[in-house]
Amino acid sequence: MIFSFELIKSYYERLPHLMAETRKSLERPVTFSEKVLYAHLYSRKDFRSYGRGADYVDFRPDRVAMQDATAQMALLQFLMAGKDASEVPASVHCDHLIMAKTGSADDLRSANVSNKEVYDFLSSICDKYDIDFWKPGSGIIHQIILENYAFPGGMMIGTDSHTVNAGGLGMIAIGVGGADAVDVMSGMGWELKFPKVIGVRLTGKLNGWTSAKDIILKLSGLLTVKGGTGCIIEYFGEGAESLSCTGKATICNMGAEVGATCSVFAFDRSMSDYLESTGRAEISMLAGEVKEHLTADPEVYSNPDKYFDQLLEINLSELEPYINGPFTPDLATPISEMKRVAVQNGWPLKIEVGLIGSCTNSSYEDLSRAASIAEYAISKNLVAKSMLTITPGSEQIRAIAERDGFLATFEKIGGTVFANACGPCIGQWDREGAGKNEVNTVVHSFNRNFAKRTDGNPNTHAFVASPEIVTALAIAGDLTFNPVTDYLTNRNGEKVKLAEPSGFDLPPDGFATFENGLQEPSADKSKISVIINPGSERLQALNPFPEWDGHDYMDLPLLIKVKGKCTTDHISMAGFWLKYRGHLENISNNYMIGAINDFNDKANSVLNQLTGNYEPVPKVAGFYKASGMGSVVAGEENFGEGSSREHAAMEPRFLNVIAVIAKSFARIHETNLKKQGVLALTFSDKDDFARIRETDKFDIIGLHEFLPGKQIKIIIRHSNGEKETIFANHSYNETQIEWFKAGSALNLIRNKNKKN
Ligand code: MIC
Ligand code: SF4
Repeated sequence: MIFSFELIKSYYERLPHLMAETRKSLERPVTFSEKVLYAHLYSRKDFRSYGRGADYVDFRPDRVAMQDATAQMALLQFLMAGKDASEVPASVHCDHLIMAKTGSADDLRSANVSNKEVYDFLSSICDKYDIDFWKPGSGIIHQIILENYAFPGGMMIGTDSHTVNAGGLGMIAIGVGGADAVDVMSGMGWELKFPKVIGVRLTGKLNGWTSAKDIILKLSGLLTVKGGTGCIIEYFGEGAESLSCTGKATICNMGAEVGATCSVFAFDRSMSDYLESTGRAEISMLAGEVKEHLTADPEVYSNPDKYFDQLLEINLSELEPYINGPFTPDLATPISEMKRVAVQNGWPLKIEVGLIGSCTNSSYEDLSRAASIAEYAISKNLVAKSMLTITPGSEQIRAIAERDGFLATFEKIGGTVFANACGPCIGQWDREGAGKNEVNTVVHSFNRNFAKRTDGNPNTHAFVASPEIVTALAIAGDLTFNPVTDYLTNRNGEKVKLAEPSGFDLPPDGFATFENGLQEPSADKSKISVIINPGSERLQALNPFPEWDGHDYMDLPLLIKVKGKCTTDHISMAGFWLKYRGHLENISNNYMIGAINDFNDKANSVLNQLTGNYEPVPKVAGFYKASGMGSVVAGEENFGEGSSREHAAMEPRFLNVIAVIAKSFARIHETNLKKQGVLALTFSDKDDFARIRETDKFDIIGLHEFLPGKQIKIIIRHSNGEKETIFANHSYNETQIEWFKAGSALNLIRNKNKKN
């Protein structure tokens, strides 16, 4: 079922009617984002105007996407749901577990050996439950989705925060935890608080060294890592229309880095060109027939102040290339300022490695433009001062980049081509010498640059830039180099200014035919068995979490008060730990090991209140659990930002953490905690965070009256006998409170399916 053509066709046939209904209910011009959302309401019966940023709504996404590192847990949960097959088209992609080391062929061979058990499990479960399975080496989930499944005006959820990439092809595509995927695959509604809509008007046209990536790098600086929370970002304007479809996808991809629910562009010429070029001319034609419904009503774009919750504007003609980082993707520095800023901050200026590719930036356009720079440098007798690596997004892209000579160009300038997978973007990079933890700088065209994420070394300063800028910087070997103004010296001692990049939006010779790596589900299910070896260290069948016992919680010790940024990488680290993504007990040994304890500024060293010793966080949590106690975690702003991995919520649940109280949460993580049955609470007064002491215990009071909008009382018991009462807010609605009571959202589904 490569792109469920019938499903798309029938959707486009129904669209005019759906839009007529939408307009009748809203009685105002409608943004494109809202059109797609209303067209995907779970039940037409509930049709009414929903409050943006206020009402919870059930949706019916068209499809589900999962990548291997999250699919394991998603499908282990799906196994418990009691269904015979996925009720919506779904796909699994083997991309995250491949370690980048020497190069594509060898790395893939090792991955097939080291991850065999997991791949076999995923492949058999997909076969059995009617899910498309994309083998290791086929490419990165988001690139494959764009090339094969995404369609304008569609709606999709995916167990990866960069699912949002498909907004480049006009899709409302949202990153979620695996438990959400289970809802949709079980045929239930998928719940989301109706998002607000931020409009971004793009004027002018990109030129010179700037590319689509710079738009989102600049916007990240404007919005910061939490500025998009609860919002869809809708791009429009002449600048939007001038961008290629894959450029749009890059922008939508990195919308995850500002916390946006997703980002989207309306259907236009660039999308039909892309659809045609990737063999989907029929979809392009059908979309063309309903194109007025695949964009906002004209009043919206001509009067955007009135119809968007917030409006931003970027003039592409004036935009400069940006370099964002280190350690956070929203620290945006225009390239002309980098010299001053880098020196001022004492960042290491020598670039060790430039890395291009990933799901964010490995389109034909990206690779052709980056290759043009390398080609020019070679012709001018320049050598690259830094190492250069390339991770193509899919086998399709790799094959044509090879055919069209780009890979040979990169290799000529000293580049190494890694497997079509996530690799260094997710710490799956066996970088020589990384263990020495030396202070150093790398520049990449990926999307995230949190500490330790690239190579596990906390002292690696990772900067994010476009593939063009990364290539230029890798040639210069220097973070302060600005290709727009600066010269390099070649092997003959001559001064050379790099030529501006040039390339193609789409391959002039089309996409190649090749083995794409898809395994379609088999028709005969009788011989398929899904095996989980009980002795396995990588896969473990799940046991349902216990339901709430109906009592308030008393005397819960503080497990950790986390200082500053606490991303999902701090909560459940990737890299080495990816191998335990299908084994809850084993992966729980990484719980919070990257988070900084507010009381001693150390990672993975917290006070065990029972023994008086400082020990690793998972050990202390496990100790409390074994002593029959729960515990509490306290955190600051945007807690759980970053990835969709629900391990960051299942681990605390497994370790008996009862509540996480934060100043604020990132959307996906908050939902993940709720779904797994951990109380996700926010301080009603953010200063209360400061009241928490290392030896505190907590009572969580009045849970029998746990109601939407009602604060929860918490008594903090200090060890000197003093008590303080604080109140926590929460965003639970009635259904979500039922998840908590049942022990998890999945327990509710199970109970329901058992009854049927
Ligand atoms: C990431 O980019 O952090 C990941 C790895 O793709 C994650 C998913 C995961 O943790 O498996 C994401 O973005 O959701
Ligand atoms: Fe893979 Fe990186 Fe993309 Fe996540 S952001 S899907 S790790 S390439």
